[in-house]
Amino acid sequence: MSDSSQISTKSGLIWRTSRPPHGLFLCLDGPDGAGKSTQAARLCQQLRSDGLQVLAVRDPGGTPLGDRLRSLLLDRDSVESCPRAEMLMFMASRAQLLAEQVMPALEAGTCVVTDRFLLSTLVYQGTAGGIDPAEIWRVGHAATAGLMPNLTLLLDVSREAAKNRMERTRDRIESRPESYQDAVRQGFRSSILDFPAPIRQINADLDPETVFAHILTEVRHVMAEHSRT
Ligand code: Z5A
Repeated sequence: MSDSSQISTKSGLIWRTSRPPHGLFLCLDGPDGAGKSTQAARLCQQLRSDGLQVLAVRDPGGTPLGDRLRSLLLDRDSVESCPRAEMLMFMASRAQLLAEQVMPALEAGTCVVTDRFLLSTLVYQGTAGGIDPAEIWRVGHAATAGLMPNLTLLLDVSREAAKNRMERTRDRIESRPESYQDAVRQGFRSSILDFPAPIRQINADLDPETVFAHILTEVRHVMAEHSRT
């Protein structure tokens, strides 16, 4: 990776960011039921019709190793893992996704849209799961070599709206108690105060068209900036 710079977060952490080469790296993140998958698909469709090459990925998963780790992490009948092992499996899946898919695509100038990234680990395993965020940042840096999205769109959803949207069977992490899910929502909200990369909060309680319009405004803005650099 080429150009890099150092950013200190409010909690005193130093994150060495690597600029993604050529392609634009976009992330949709937030609590389950926020509408990330719906909006990621729409965004990819829009960018493709704008004439861009687009790669859509999901984290965890997206590679043979990542898909196996995803099953270990999320299947309801999976084996037990302690919080640290769980965090490391999410990171291993992410490292493989970057090596196999994301970095080659960005090098080739492709726009990459990811459904979740490192912020999810900070919130699910950190804020809600009890692992010190400083440790997650350190392991995260090792897993990503400092690569962060050019823009993270944080879809903020209320407990009520999310509940109404989650009619399908819940995975292992979605089955955790309401208090865990509340800590996740709170963790995402406070993360924007101390995030060492561009992040925008989007009200995801609104109808899908309005949410998408807000997302597109933010993406157009970062695309314009990206094309100037
Ligand atoms: N996890 C973790 O713990 N640590 C990590 O580091 C990472 C992940 C990366 C897998 O995530 C789990 O792993 C996740 C966090 C954890 N589990 N939990 N909890 P995932 O991304 O694969 O699964 P998910 O987030 O649970 O997906 P989801 O429930 O499908 O949520 P979504 O993608 O945000 O929503 P959606 O599929 O786009 O929409 C759900 C439904 O709502 C669907 O019927 C839509 O038509 C509807 N929808 C969407 N938008 C709207 C609006 N605006 N209004 C009304 N209805 C809507």
